[in-house]
Amino acid sequence: MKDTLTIALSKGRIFKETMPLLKVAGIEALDDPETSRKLILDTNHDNIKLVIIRATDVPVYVQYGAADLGVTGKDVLMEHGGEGLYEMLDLQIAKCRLMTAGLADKPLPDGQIKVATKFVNCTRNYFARQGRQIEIIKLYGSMELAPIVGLSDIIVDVVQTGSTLKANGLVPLEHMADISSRMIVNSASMKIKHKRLKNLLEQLRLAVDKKQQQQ
Ligand code: PRT
Ligand code: MG
Repeated sequence: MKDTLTIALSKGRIFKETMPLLKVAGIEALDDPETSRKLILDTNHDNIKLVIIRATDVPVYVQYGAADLGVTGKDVLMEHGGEGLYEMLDLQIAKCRLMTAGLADKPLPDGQIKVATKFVNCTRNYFARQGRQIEIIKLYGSMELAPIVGLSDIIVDVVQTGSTLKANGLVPLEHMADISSRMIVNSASMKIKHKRLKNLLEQLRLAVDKKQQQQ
């Protein structure tokens, strides 16, 4: 709809950390996605809706204009490729690192390395840039298991505290990228709804700056 702004968010850490920023910009959800089964949440503005979707689906909704805006991890965004959308603002939330990790006392094989990951494109690009031969094994979760059962030599995953790696006998190896969540905007919406989006993005930028100063 022309005068409705739809914002795509995923449940969990992204929702929890985005809502305080949206609140500073005057936007509050009328439901909590952790307790409500609704996929479309109303806000305190009739013409602003939130859609609650899987984290990896956020750039897809925004690319096709099903949502005007979305909040997504840079990992997910790099994997998507960014077609049809603009990365407008680093919200400095849900910070982590994209890393390789492997078994603590197991040297890597000399030839081709087997890498298990859900970040297939990021992994391919990273190793190609270094001219290293790999075989990618695409998984959808619980990557930490792969080296333990011999499915792969290493994994590529996001790491925050590192305790999940440690609990599974893995150690972080290479730091591939610093990750935080970004506000993305559909490229057509950016033209059609320019004034409202620009205004909202400005307020969010102020909210991010204010929060950074307090930390
Ligand atoms: O969970 P689901 O399969 O629905 O999707 P998702 O995992 O993509 O979504 P979600 O909500 O878990 O993560 C959304 C975004 O948060 C990611 O795209 C990252 O940009 C960011 N983020 C920040 C993280 C983490 N920190 C993080 N720690 N995403 C995932 N993790 C995982 C990590 O891989 C490990 O399995 O959380 C676990 C705990 O991490 P440690 O290192 O603290 O033990
Ligand atoms: Mg998760």
